[in-house]
Amino acid sequence: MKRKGRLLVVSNRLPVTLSCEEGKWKGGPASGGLVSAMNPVLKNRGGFWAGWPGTGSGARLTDIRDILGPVSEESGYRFLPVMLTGEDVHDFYHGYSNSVLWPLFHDLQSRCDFSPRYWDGYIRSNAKFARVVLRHATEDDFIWVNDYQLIPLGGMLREKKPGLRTSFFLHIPFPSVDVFMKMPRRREILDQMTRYSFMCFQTGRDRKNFLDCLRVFHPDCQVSGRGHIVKVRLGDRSFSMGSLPISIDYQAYSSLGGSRPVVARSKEIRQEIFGEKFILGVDRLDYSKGIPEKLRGFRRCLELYPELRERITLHQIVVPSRETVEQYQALKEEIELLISRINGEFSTTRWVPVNWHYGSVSGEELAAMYRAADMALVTSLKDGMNLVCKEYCACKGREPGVLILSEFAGAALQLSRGAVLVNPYDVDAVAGAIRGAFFMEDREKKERMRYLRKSIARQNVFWWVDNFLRAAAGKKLEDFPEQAI
Ligand code: GDG
Repeated sequence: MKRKGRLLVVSNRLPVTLSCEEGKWKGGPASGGLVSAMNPVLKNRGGFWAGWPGTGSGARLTDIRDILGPVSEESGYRFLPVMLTGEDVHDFYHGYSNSVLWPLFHDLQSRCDFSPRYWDGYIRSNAKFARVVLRHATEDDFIWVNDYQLIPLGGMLREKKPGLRTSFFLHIPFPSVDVFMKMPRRREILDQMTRYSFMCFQTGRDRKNFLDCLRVFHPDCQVSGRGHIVKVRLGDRSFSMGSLPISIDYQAYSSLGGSRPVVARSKEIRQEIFGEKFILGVDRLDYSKGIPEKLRGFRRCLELYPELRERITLHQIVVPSRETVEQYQALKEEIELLISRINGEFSTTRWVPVNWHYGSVSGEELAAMYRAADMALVTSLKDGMNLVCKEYCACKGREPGVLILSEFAGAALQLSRGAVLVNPYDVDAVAGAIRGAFFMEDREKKERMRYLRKSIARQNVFWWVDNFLRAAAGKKLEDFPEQAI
């Protein structure tokens, strides 16, 4: 009997965090944009998720399997761990992925470290992912590769099993030709991206940038079709290419935001925070998120508009990320310094302008913060999409709130009508946007929020996944069999 194709997701990290305390390994759920988006897709489907569990060479595969078992059972899909050595982590993860591709694709070339040894580690580690996937995948399965760490994986898989259907989604932006051409191994990266049957970006702008780069090396490549999905012909090969904005499980966030405990907690939060209004920031510790720019904009607001002092507070959650990397430690110190300067300059006996929390909070607590906040402030210098802004709108429900959103987040293209868009490099513009939101009439807030919620509810994560699967495999999510794990 012919086996129905299964869904096999691959990403650099498995959706778990592992830690070792007194020689004992422990596991728990991970947070981050990719996990937030993919979890509802695989949850209880019994598919597979292959990825690195996040440990160096210190852990044994058998220990890891023991820990992953219960987390996997709770998630409703199977984990396939890919083990990496300390050297792989250095050259592949910290190296080519996070010191070349991540900063360059976010237009932050000055943050790149183009050490030549990183490339070998990148290829070697991708080959390790390929071995794990090939051990489990059959040609009926649908392989969904995620993000910049795994660009060469599709080509490697198809080399061994040419019949495999492989698709790729890039969660981060794709840069313009001028920036992309600075990258060593640019030709190899571009070539590997064309090895997938379906290659998808967050926005039309990313897709266009990719195509512009492709045309530099293949001036004769032909594109046919219009809309979200098009076909590209390169000599005797062809592949599909799309742009689909990733999203959230709108219904789940909206119900959580309106649930009794969350509403009650959001009221408590409002009472705990001094002043009439509070702004919420939620970001991973990353220089692409523009946290120092946000703080400078807020400082400028207090400087330019003294009437807002003691009336507005910024609450910033910063989720630890890549903590062992020097640039990230320096960023944390910069944030701490900026916050203490603002608080030193403007605090009064009863008011502290910036509160910050360095660490993760539970999903419920986050929803309560979203619900309570009068404004959400997203100042990414560049962002593939940004899910925080969508979660804020979903949790806020009918309560009046204002989304101030960076023009450089992918989400700005979708949410431009309801959000107040800002250039995060322009402190006066950020300051003005905060002031504008402070005094905005409830009627306008509600109208903007209605538009935002409608747009996010329509293009939710299931819309995204169904469109992705339809373009990539001619199927919908329900067409993949639910299986026991
Ligand atoms: C990449 C791209 C793209 C944050 N703090 C807590 C927490 N979070 C969750 C949020 C949200 C996620 O982390 C962050 O998502 P973003 O989209 O903002 O950012 P990245 O992690 O950089 O994600 C990004 C995304 O991939 C998807 O394609 O949008 O552009 O950079 O879901 O809720 N969750 C909990 N506690 C926290 O303290 N529970």
